[in-house]
Amino acid sequence: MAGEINDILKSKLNPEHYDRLTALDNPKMLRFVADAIELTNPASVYVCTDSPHDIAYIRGLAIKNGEEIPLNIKGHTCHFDGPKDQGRDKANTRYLMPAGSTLGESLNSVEKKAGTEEVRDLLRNSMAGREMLVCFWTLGPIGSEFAIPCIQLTDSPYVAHSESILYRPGYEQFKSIADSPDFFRFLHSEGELENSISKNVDRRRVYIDLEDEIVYSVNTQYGGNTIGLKKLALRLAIQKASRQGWLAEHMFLMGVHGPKKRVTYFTGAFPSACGKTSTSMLPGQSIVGDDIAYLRKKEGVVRSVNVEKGIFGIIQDVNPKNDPVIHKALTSPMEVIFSNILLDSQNKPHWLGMGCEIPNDGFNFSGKWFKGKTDDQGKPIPPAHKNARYCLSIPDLDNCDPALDDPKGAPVGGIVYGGRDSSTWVPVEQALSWEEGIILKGAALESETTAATIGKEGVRTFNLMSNLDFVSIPLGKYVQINLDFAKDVKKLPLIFSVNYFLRGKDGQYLNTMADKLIWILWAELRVNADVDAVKTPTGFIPVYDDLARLFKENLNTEYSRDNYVQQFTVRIPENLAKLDRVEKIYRDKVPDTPQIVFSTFDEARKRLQAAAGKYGDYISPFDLAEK
Ligand code: OXD
Ligand code: MN
Repeated sequence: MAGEINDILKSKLNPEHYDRLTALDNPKMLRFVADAIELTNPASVYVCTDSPHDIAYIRGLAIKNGEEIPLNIKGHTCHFDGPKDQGRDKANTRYLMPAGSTLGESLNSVEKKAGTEEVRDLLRNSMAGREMLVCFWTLGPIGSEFAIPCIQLTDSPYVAHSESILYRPGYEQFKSIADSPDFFRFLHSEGELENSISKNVDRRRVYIDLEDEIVYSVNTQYGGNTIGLKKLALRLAIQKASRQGWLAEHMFLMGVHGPKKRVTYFTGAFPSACGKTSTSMLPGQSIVGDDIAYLRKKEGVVRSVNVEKGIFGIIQDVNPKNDPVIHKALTSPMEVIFSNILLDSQNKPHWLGMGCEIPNDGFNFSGKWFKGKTDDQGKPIPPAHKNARYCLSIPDLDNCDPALDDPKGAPVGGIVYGGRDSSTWVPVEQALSWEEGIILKGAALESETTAATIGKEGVRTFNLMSNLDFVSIPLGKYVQINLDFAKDVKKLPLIFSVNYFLRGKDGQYLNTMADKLIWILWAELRVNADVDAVKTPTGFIPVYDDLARLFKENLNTEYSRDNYVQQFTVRIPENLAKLDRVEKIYRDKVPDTPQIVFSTFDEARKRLQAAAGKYGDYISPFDLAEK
């Protein structure tokens, strides 16, 4: 076998690259690469080390083969995905499950043998005529207990280039694991290309083998389907974490800056395109990560790291007013990959909500674009896609938090769950306890769908911990693991919900984008026991005077009593309807739901009904504050 592996490697790797690979001397890794070479049949293989020379080679290749276009600002490039490859393909993302085992009907899976054959068939010869890139990256800070080594094989330099921005290097780290079999493997091929775009998106597949910790992805380029270490690794990590007693979450990690230079770390889970990145980038605060966090307990303290070191963020409504820090980064010389924006004739990127006029023509994901252009169904094609992205490194940002590379991770003071909810949750609320936080906030999270996934937008969907798309264990077990995480913790993080999308009777949003700063600052004060709160049937909400002060001090705005009443009124019928909706999902679809979920829903329902009996269906926070 070893002889055969060597022969395969030698047939495609020149001596320099053969030496680079075999210097790692990891039999499982070498077998994986040889097998992928045999399967996908690349013309050549390039093994990337951590050296700047190799990263520059990848970047150059992306430009040379047309996957990226250099822009006018130094370090900026632009990439386009095909018109039908603009988001995560949930329907064709499946877990490969050994015959007889299941993850429950809420998670998409396929029998392992048949599924593996299907995806391997699609990968057969898929790299013919192209170069395979062999890249090593690390999830989490290097040398830390959180770190997971990874290998990515891809024929897309755009994918490898994005990973070099988003992840810590892994070649040297891989040396240190010697012959350990403990690492994640990703094999991606964009498949046949037409004008640098994956042609066969109808045969797009993302298949996740949880047992062998391999993910296959084919006939797609969109980062959410192809960048192995992002959502593909998250699915593997959730499974691994569940075996080892830690958590892998779809969460930002940020430093919230309280009085007297105090910094309190928060993690926050929001479904895609619901304010997660912009919260982690709030003015005056510092970012550790915007998307994926691992959480572990160390000597009774919950600590967390950002798995990544970069941001693959949505570039809608990024303007100097809403997102000054990102806007500055996107207009300064530094390494940035834009995707699916509009390029004008001067090669300048434009995106939706950038705060200035968008040109009437240019080049976008549909090719040459002009105002009024329609798609094959007659629908107008927007100048830039709503899920257009930017990719940049966090250390390049002014607000990078020093905890980013701390191998111990940052101590977590608070956890925030937020969704796109027009009708039910108040803008910010602290859960009454850890259990209530996990069950009534995290496990009951719903959100209206967005452009980050393919499909209809604006549909209210259940999305527990904002992690439903990525959970790779039965959902009841996942909830239980979150509940159990509290064990042996000396000071539990407080759990909050936030809702930036609440609307009034007239259908208008009740808050501006800037207000979210206030909710996060209030949560920081709660974690440090600096302010009192009003107890409602659904949790603890801010006292009016504290908000009025925070608005004045931080946004220089007057926060009226009327605003407070509109925003923090407890909406009993909406909350009851939500409990019914979510409970039905657990009863119908999640056979392993822990009993405590149902008893907690019952208690919440009783509290809501009792309050309605006393105060009516819509309860002003002032009525409760007086008690
Ligand atoms: C992302 C997503 O790209 O969740 O972060 O879709
Ligand atoms: Mn995400």
